[in-house]
Amino acid sequence: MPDRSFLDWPFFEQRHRDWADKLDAWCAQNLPVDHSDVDAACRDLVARLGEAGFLKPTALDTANPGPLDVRTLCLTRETLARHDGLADFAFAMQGLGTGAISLFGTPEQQQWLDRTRAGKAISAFALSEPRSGSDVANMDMTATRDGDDYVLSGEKTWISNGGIADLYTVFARTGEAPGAKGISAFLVPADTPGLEVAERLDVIAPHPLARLSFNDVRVPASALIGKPGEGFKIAMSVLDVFRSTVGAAALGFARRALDETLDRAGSRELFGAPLFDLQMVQGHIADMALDVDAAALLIYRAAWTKDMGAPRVTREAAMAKLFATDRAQQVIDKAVQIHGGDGVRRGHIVESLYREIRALRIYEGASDVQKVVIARQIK
Ligand code: COS
Repeated sequence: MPDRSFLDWPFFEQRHRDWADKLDAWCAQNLPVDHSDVDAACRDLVARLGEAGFLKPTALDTANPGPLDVRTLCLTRETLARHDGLADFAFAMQGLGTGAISLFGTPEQQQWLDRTRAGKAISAFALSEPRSGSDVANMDMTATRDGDDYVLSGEKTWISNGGIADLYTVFARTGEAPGAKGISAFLVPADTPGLEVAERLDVIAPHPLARLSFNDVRVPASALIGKPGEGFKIAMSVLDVFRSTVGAAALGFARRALDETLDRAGSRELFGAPLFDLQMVQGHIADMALDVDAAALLIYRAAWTKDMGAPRVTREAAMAKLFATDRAQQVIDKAVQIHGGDGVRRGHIVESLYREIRALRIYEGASDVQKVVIARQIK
């Protein structure tokens, strides 16, 4: 039985507890899904999560505008990840892909949000490039003004939902200044001529992922999100909201690993007694529980701080993401060890957690970059 005591922490309001309970019950009925065709599974998950109302927190409610509720985003990712990593992915990308539109979009651009929140359109965030992943300001892709249009040329890679998205938030160099101050953000519908999937990327925990090429993709100037030259700050502001949610997904994976380990240690006999009775195993379990609680505290501190109106939570979000993803890796590794051979057997839940967690220490700012961000913030 998963530990739910953290829901009593003062970071949460009753509506958060009710939401977590409702979502957990839905997950128990509907997850996990079959992952053999990840495109089909993600389309289906977006549609079903949308129909059930669980995508609503991912973007601005145009009928009732207000800030994104980061605690709800984190609770949702944590809960979904505990049940099925692909469901967490489907939810998370609806938020990351539309974050710039929620925070900086025009009312016309924000009309997309009614569809993404209902699960009727899929979104993607196109920032990374073959030559610039961690070093965002070094991007090559250009957007050149041509009359009333911009023309986008270049490549994006590691784009989650690449190939199945209906809309992309794309960052490109518009050249107002060198480096970070010469980048702008654009809303590009997937059917815009010249936007092509150059390559589908297969990874150890498969999900829709692609390298995209933009061959003179022409969009109207109204596709610009925010002001010209503000793209870097827009990207960073979106990451400020969503980075702690990556930590929350890691926390969900870690909680599941701990639950599986407790079941295993209680039911498996070794040397005539339950595995749990071995002090060495108790030591591992204590470390796992400590990491889970410490990660949860950092994540919900970051989420609560943002929800209380802090303009930037760069430091808190970076700490939450760094700690939760790194420690979840350790927690899951211990779970594999305690499961013995079963832990590395393809199809076992602990084996899939071991594959699922790894990318979280890389995407949305690698662990190493989070350390740079934290050091600069506390200087
Ligand atoms: N919110 C708002 N503004 C921000 C910001 C944030 N979180 N972070 C930086 N900025 C602003 C800075 O204040 C600076 O503006 P001013 O000069 O007016 O003060 C500007 O943006 C440039 O910032 P900085 O000098 O820190 O830029 P760098 O190129 O040195 O940035 C890091 C380096 C590592 C912080 C950045 O490139 C980064 O976060 N990389 C990771 C990228 C990532 O997460 N990729 C994953 C993509 S999604 S899978």
